[in-house]
Amino acid sequence: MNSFNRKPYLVPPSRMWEWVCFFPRPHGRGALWAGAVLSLLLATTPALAQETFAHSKSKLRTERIIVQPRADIDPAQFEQWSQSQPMDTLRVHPRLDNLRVMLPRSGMGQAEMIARLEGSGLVEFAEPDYVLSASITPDDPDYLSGAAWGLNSTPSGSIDVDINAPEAWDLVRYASNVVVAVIDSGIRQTHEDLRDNLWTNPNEIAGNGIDDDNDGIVDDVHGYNAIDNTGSADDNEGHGTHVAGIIGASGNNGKGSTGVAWTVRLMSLKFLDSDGQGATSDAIACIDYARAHGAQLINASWGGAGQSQALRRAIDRARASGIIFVTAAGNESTNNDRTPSYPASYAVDNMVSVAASDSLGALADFSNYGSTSVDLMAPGVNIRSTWYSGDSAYANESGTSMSTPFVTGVFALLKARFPTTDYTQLIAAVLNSADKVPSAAGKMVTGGKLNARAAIKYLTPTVSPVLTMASGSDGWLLNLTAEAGAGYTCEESVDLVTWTSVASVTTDAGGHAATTITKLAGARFFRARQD
Ligand SMILES: [Ca+2]
Ligand SMILES: [Ca+2]
Ligand SMILES: [Ca+2]
Ligand SMILES: [Ca+2]
Repeated sequence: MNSFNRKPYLVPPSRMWEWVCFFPRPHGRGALWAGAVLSLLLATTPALAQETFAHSKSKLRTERIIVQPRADIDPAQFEQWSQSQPMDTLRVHPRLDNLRVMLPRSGMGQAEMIARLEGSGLVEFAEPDYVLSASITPDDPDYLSGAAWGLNSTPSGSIDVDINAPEAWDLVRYASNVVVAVIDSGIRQTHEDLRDNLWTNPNEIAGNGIDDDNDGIVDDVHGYNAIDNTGSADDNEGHGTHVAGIIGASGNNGKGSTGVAWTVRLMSLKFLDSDGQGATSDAIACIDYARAHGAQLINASWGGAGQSQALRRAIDRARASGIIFVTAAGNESTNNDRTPSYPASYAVDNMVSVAASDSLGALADFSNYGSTSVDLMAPGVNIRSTWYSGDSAYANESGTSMSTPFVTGVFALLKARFPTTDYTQLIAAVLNSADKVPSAAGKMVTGGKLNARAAIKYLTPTVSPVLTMASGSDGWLLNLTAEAGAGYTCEESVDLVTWTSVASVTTDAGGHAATTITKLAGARFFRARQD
């Protein structure tokens, strides 16, 4: 019996329900469904690419300037002039036609310095020294092997079945300041791919037998165990460790898998026992703990048929704190609009309920659905993640339990990128950016599946692409300032009528890309188009 059970607003024992974690039950309709759905998917058309064209000046990233002195000017003449100017030469490249990297002295702006250089008649061009960064692919073996199909996969049909994680990571990949409460069976605290991403209670000293932060629980360092009202929230079932890894297994650490967020703070709140079952009162205690200790997101990969006013009220209190509550639709292949599953079926605006999709982009045969009570779907079949049986253990699992943390992980990235944005806007971003998929049409609110990149871009102000050109020694230098982490095709034309593709570039996190193309005789026009 824990202290929360004594509070008067809790449901009496006769009305306590058991919550079962959402692994799917065995099902015999898989092959039939896959065939039927496949024909639907092949009939779809991919979304048309957005086209935007522009020319002209661009945004500045550093104060440094790249300067190409004219070849027909005596280098000594340029040197003499530059020494009279408020700028320093950082580097000269003799093998690049004396290309210079220069820095304006304080008081002289970059744009003004470029104008002065161009006005001197001594330079072929002067341009900002753009910041470039590599688009990193995480080195985690289960990601590189392709086992993590939910994050990224090679399309085999016309549906992009994953959540576009690498495309999202071009925009944001870390969520170190975001606290995610995983209300589940606990998290293996020593797992190699989770231990660095565990939340730590800032006011609790570990292992001293004292309740340092005076919250009623002794040594609750990484979370809370509501079953025995202790601070030991390790996992003796597996479900919670698996869910936690989907949200935030350490990315790019050379081990195991990677979460949707490469870093995050995972708060381990245990109420499901070694059989994957738990009491409503304990789930409520976990929600209360999450709220009291600053969680911004709750992942609830569990549910049941019984409606509890107390649970509903706990979620309402989380709502008042701006916490987003992400929960699983259930694994009974049933319509939640007709046969409710709780908590997914509570109508609360801080809740998102999640169905499961398979590697063909179809609604998983076990997944619950509901045109008004289920919001969207996310990958939930054969999902690779961390496992509780060892510090290097990983396993594949299926269920709406696995879909839910994909959505929670995307919310973590959104919280990291847009920390002051209201929860209703974050939820709107995830739902409104879902990709419409035939098998989800009419079966959930969005009729679609999670798209991590689109959710981030939904809240990102659009940037008009700006393309600048300069003549370099080896060719023409193309500099593009545009939306961050986006692919662009650069084209050239002599008559503004016929356009030829000359380069494909991807902008970095700062929205910049640069490339060199072959220099041809005569005047050319250039443009960049978003892929
Ligand atoms: Ca994709
Ligand atoms: Ca404590
Ligand atoms: Ca302590
Ligand atoms: Ca990893």
